[in-house]
Amino acid sequence: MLTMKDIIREGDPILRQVAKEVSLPPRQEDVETAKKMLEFLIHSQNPEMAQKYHLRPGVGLAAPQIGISKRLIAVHVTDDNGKLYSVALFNPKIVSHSVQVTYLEGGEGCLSVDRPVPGLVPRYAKITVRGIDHKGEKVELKLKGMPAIVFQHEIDHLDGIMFYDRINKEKPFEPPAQMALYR
Ligand code: SB7
Ligand code: NI
Repeated sequence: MLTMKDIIREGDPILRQVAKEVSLPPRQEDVETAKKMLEFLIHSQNPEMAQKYHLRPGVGLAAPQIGISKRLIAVHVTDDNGKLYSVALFNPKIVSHSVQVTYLEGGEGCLSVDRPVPGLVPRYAKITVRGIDHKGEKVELKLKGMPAIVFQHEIDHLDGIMFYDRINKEKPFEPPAQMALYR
C-alpha cells in the first residue's frame, strides 16, 4: 500500500514536469497504480487507518505525486449533496468550463507541500472533464463545488502546476473577478 513515504515532495522536479499521456487501453500496470492511488485516498480518510499509518487526509492524488510522470489522477470526495465521486481517470481533460470562478475560503493544501501557503486559489466554478476509467471506458463528468476544485487541482499536477502558482502574489486574498465563493 502507498503511505506518506511514497509521496513526492515540493522541490522534486517531477512535480514540475508535464506528465505523459497513458497509452490506451490502460495496461494492467497502470490500472494497478490507479487502484493503489484510490486506495490511498480511502485509507487517508479513514480515521483508524490514517492514525495507524500516519496518513494526511487527501481528497485527490495525481500520479506525479508518487513519482510516476503519467496522466493519471484519483479523486475521492463528496459534494454538498453527499454524492461521492470516487474515481481514477486516465488522460483527464477539461473540455469546457464556466466563465465564473470560485475558490475555497481557506485556500488549498497539497500532500506534496509540507507547509501552509495562505491565499485564494481561483478555480473554474464548473467544469466538464473527460477521461478514461479503470475499465478503459470513456467517462464524462459535469462538476461543480468541491469536486470541480479537486479535479482542477489534480489536473494541474499533470501539467506541473502547483496550487500556489495560482495565488495572487501581491494580494493573496484578493477575491478574483466573477467569483463565486464556495463554502
Ligand atoms: C484542497 C485540497 C486538494 C485539492 C483541492 C483543494 C487535494 C490535496 C491533496 N493533493 O495534494 C492532491 O494533489
Ligand atoms: Ni496536490
